[in-house]
Amino acid sequence: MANNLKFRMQSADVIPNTIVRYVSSGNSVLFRWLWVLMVISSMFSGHVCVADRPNVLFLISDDLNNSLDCYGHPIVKTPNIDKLAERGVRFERAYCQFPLCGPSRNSMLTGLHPNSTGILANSQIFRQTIPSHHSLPQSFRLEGYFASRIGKLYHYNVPKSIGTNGHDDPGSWELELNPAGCDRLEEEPHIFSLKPGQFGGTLSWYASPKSDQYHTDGLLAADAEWVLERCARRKDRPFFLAVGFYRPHTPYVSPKPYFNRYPEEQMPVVRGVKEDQADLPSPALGSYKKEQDKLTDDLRRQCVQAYFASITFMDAQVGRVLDTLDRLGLAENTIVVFTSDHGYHLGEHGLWQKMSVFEESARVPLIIAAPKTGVKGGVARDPVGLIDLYPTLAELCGVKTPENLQGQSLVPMLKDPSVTGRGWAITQVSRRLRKKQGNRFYGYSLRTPRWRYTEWAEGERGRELYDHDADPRELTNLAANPGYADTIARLSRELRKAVRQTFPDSGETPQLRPALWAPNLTNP
Ligand SMILES: [Ca+2]
Ligand SMILES: [Ca+2]
Repeated sequence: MANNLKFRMQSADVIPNTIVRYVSSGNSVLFRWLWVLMVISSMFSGHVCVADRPNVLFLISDDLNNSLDCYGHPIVKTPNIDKLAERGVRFERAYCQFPLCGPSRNSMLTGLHPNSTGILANSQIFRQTIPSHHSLPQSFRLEGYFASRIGKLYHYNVPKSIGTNGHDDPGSWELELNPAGCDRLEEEPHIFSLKPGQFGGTLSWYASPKSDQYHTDGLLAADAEWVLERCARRKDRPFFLAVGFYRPHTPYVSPKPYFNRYPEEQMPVVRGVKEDQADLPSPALGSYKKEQDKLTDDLRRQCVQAYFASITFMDAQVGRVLDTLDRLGLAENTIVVFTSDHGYHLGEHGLWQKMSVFEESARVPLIIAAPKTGVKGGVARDPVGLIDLYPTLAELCGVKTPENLQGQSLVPMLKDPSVTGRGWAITQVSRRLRKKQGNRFYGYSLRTPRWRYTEWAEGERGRELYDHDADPRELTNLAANPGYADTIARLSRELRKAVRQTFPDSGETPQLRPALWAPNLTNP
């Protein structure tokens, strides 16, 4: 832990070191002066007493879909996340804005849609497109919060970058901890993979003989305990602690006892794929990977077993962090968020992993326990997005935000889960025309309480319509059914209006300027 320790808890040090790096990093003169002006103005903008503000514990899992007991999953056990849901509000229809780590996380942590961050692929950070935007944790820092990250918050190559800062934004944090466990350091030679030797992008798994404490997520929980113990001694300064768990991202490595809870022969295998695919436009299946041709039913069952085992393992680490919060007497004044960066396919429609806009890939678990709102065990059903977290947490903590945030505050729904909000959520995804970067088009998918409506390349490459009242598994595409022409026309208008709102006021997605801020933090 001592290696990358940068513990800077003095309140005079709320201006990120990063700013100094930006100012001296050879950017344009105008840009440099904008930064300096911003820093100076933030230094004099009401550094008020913050001691009474609630803390935030922000827990995020990687590649986790809604296979959780509290979301009604018939097999997967998640007792600790379920307990958190009983303490607060569970959002039944929460969606990511882009079903891929980097674009989703940059969007969530800036409060802007991917079309406004300009981050539409992995291995990039919003400082390369909109460098002066304040991230969610940065806004908390600028008002005196101690902000810390443990594990994956912005994009990280998993597992290669475990133990490094990944594609991090140092301006967001005062303390960053990057533990690496046996899954990264010792066990990779033993991992089964559909593409031997490759683990991050392909289906791969391993039942480890080592116990929780030796795994990266176990170390994250131990580090969270260490940080929380120190935060508990500083009652005069609230904290924003973000813990980014790596499981159930591939490779699905977790201790063997978790595998034993999900007997391989009992794991579900999706049937009827060929019939289901018959009514789909080809971009809907564009996330399929060639190596998945190797999957047999035995391998499918092993894969699902390992994914479920990883979830229950990760849940146990969440439990350890929540128990620490209780033990230290911090729970009463700490808002807890639990979510994921996007969902995940386990064979539905013949798909695996992410990068689709079907329900399994676009939907995420989202639980917010805000002790002062008084609602316990609530379920909110209006569609919401990860884009909404920034304005929500800022409102709960009285933290000032940039004026261009694009999400809605969920505070009314936290106080009364039956309240409706914006009424829809939007998810976008990219498709390549050819196997190279550049030639891309987008699919946009609108989710309302009843419908999912998707257009590929503004409808030129296909449309999909699903009625969730009758077809929660999205098996019957109604887009070509003349009986739904009016519904499609209405949803198409709503979708296009929603898409316009994902762009900045200028209407232009900010361009990536790789040289602006691209230190290599992934190779220590
Ligand atoms: Ca992810
Ligand atoms: Ca179908």
